Amino acid sequence: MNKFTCVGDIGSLDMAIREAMEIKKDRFAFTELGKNKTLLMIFFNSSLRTRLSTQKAAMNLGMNVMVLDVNQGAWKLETERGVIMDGDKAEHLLEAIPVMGSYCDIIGVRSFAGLKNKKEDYEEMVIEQFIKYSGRPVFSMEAATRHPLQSFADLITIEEFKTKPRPKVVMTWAPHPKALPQAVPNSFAEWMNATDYDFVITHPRGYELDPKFVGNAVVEYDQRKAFEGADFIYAKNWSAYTDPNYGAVLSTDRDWTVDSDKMALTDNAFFMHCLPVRRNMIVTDDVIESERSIVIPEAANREISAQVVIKRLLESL
Ligand code: AN0
Ligand code: CP
Repeated sequence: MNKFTCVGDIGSLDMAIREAMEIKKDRFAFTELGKNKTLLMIFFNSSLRTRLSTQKAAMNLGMNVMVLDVNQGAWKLETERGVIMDGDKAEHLLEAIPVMGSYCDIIGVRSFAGLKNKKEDYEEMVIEQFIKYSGRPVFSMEAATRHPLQSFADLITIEEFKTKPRPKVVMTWAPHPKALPQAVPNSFAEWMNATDYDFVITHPRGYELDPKFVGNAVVEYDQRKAFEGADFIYAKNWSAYTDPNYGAVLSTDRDWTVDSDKMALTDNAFFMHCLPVRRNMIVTDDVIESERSIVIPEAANREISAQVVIKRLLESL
């Protein structure tokens, strides 16, 4: 594996899950693999989990780690080619990328969607330029349209907690005051569609996702109906994808908040969210604090998904 941006890069999910479980049993079995190798993590956006779990995973593999917050202390980067650079951006990505590549062996990139230009976001301009010009294996730490380290950790978590071979997994939109990317729901859908689970998506009208990611999932506009018999509730907010509302917040209707009445419609489902989560917007205090909430083990599995990915990238060097 020499890049990791989507589910297709990981190959067999069964093998990936098996490798994850082995790593979980002994995180330090491969400390020689990363010796004298350097991971550079580049953040264009904030992070708590991705930053810590990915760094920890690399350290488990014996690597050295460098972290760059592009918007704090680095030169402001121009990302578009052909721009006359007479504004506030001192450096172009096209020089910065190969320079960064020269100091490391593997690069992780976080670069969210701008939510202004759908075409630009869905072309994944930033991470694709890293792949093209860095000369290094590159992995996504959430790019414009996908968050595969999160989805992989979500899959590992469902595998650990499921009590039937083919669980019903429901991804529900929930309200949030600010416009968020579609990366997490796109990516979760992409990974769920690669399993044989019963996968349902529920959201208000107007929040339809790119059909490429929805795939064969059932879309149910009635949230309560969608929750019936669910084994896992995966909550997430996203902004509108469809034109002319791309990137807009169409509703902050707290009728869509996940609460205990709705959870009572499920088959005693587990509650999942990638975090960070806004309480009493996305989910009520009692649901996220309940014993069926698995948001903490889900976040803990980010270390494991990152370690499988970085291990495979190291093996490709
Ligand atoms: C981001 C998002 O929705 O993509 C990161 C989630 C992992 N969330 C926020 O910006 C709140
Ligand atoms: N879930 C997730 O990626 O969290 P951070 O944004 O804190 O990294």
